[in-house]
Amino acid sequence: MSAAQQPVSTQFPGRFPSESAMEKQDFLPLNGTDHVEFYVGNARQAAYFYRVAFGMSLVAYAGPETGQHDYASYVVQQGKIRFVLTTPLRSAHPIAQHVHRHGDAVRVVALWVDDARKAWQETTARGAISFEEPRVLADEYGEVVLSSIRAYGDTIHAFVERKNYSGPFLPGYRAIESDPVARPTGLLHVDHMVGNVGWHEMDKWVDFYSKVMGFSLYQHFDDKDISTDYSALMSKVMANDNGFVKFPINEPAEGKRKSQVEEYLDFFPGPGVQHIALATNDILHTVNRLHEQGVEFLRVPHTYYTELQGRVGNIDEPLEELEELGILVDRDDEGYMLQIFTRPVEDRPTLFFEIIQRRGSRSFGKGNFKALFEAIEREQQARGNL
Ligand code: TYF
Ligand code: FE
Repeated sequence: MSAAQQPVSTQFPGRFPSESAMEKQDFLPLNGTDHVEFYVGNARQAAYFYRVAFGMSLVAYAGPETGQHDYASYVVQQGKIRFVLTTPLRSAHPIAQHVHRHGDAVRVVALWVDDARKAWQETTARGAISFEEPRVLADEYGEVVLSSIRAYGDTIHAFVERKNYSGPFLPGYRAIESDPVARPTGLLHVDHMVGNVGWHEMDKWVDFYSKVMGFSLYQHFDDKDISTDYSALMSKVMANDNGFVKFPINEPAEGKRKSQVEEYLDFFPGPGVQHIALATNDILHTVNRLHEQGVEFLRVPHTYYTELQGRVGNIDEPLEELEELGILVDRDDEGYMLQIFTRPVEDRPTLFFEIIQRRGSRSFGKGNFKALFEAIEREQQARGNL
């Protein structure tokens, strides 16, 4: 390897980084998504849905039996995906207000860090509004440091430091050794989590993720990419330094009729998490299982598949199987990706899931936007909201 090809760190061993390298140093190193916490009306039943339909295993529990008398939390996991379903036990509890306002909804997007104190200090010093100062939780499994800041709407970003902890989730939780109810579907990790923000708030939240969290713009879609005849939106994907955490942000745009983002903002109400994309390395298997277990997906018309080969070229998966399941495909210069979207998992037209398999591509499915958004609009129409 010639000197010019070598990475900077080995090219000048032991030398102090240049000022520009210092500026670029990641002040918020993230190991990935730690967990997603939902506030719900009945955590026991919500957990059952994620176990039986999505195939997650119950791994930990906290509630009155473990000395937690204000709320109950069920932790379900599959691969590295960890959801926490939390419900208040009395209506006076603040969690009950969140449920009253938003229904079952994502409250906390928790990020895994090596230093939760530093994460809080660096972000609040850059203008983040603190939600909880760093605090230490401890039990017989060790200790966890937690801190958190406010994000869009009522959403919180927590920082979880668990390097001195070996328990099932967080101190105070009881481990559940095995889950005979879980029906695994091959889901592996969170690929990205999308936030819907209010009218003209895109720049504010792009600034938040870049200045306060040190993320950078990863991809950008404007109304020309994504407006259909009716609804319209803008979308920018923000990603952290190592790319493990990707947060697309959607803003409604003026279209012929009501934007899908506007429908969300009306019903949620306000800004919040719109969809969570879960990765698999066998989307045919995963979507087959999810479908059998009652998860409902959006459908695109037959013509999508007659045009597919011409649009994306050769792919390993049989077209008939993709069409049968309703899986979408997109290609970029690095490879291709497969994706499919569930119908909203709430009665409110709010949160939905995406199942995604990347085969080289880092795309978010731009080539599918038209077909996908038309499918979403058919649902909007069926709900009387278009
Ligand atoms: O995360 C994304 O960007 C893709 C596309 O309302 C997308 O999954 C964007 C907006 C939307 C639904 C899907
Ligand atoms: Fe997505």
